[in-house]
Amino acid sequence: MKHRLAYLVFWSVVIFLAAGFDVMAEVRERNLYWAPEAATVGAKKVDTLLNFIFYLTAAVFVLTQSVYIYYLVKYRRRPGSKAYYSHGNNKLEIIWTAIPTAIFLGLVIYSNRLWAELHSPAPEDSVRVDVVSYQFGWDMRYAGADGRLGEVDVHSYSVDNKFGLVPDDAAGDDDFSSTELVIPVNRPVHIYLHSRDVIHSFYVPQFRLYQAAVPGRTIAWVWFEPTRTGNFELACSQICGSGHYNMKAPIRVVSQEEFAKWQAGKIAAKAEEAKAAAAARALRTSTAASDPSGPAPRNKENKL
Ligand SMILES: [Cu+2]
Repeated sequence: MKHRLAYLVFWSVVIFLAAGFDVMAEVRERNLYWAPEAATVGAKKVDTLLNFIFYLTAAVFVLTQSVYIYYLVKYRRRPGSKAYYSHGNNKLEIIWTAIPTAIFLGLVIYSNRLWAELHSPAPEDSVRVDVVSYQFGWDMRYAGADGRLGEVDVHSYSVDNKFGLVPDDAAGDDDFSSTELVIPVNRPVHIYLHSRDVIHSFYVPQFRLYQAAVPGRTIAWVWFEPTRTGNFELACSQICGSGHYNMKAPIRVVSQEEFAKWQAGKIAAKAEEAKAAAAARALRTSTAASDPSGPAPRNKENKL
C-alpha cells in the first residue's frame, strides 16, 4: 500500500512537470526533435560535423548493443553447459582500440580546421555592424555615407554616447543606429560585439552562433554569411539580471536590394537629423547674440 502511494506521488509529479514544461516551451512546428534549421554557411558546416558524429555514434551504439544482446542470449545459463574462461585476444584488442583512435583523430583534425575557418578574419567586403548589449536590450550601429564605422572607446559609454564613440573621429558622425539587426542575404556580416554594463551573450540558434559580450572589450571575430532571408531573433543567452528574459532584438535577413534601400533610407534620415540639429544650433546662437538678456552663448569665443 505504502509503495503504491509513493508510485502515485512520483508519477503525478513527473506528469505535472512534463505537462508544465510542455506548455511553457516555445512552439516549434518543425524540427521538433532536431536543431532549428541552419541559416548561415558556417551553420551548415557545423551541422555536417554534428550529423556525422551523431550517425556514427548511433551506428556504433546499435552495432555494439546488438552483438552484446546476441551473445547474452546465446550463452545464457543453461543446464549442462559449462562456463568457459577467456583471457582475451590481443589482436582483437589492438584492432578495436586502433579504429576508434583513428576516428577520433580524424574528428579532432577536421573539427579543429572548421573552428579555425569559422574564426578566420572577416572578408573585406563584409557588412560591418557594431552590436552593443546592455541591461536589457541591443543597439546596432552601421556605417554612414562614408562607409566607415566611427572609432569606439569602451571608456566613453554614457547616456548621451550609447555607442562609446570617440569624439575626435569624424567617421562616426554619420553612423546610424537601429534597434533591429537588418542584414543582407548571401553577404558576409561582421559583428563588433560590445557590452555597456555586464556580460551578455549574442546567441542565434539558426546561425549556430554563441558569443559572450564582455564589458570593456571589443569582440571582433564574429562573422557569418546568411543563406536565406527571413526573421530570426537575437536573444541574450547569459543570465544578466532581472530583465534578462526579455532581452531580445529582431533580426531581419533581407535581399541585397532591400538592404541597400533600407540603408539609404537610414543614411538620408540621419543627414536630415544632422541638418535640423545644425539649424537649431545656429538659431540658438543668433537669438542669444541679438538678445543680451537671453541665455549665455555656448561658443568658446564668448567664454569668460
Ligand atoms: Cu543580457
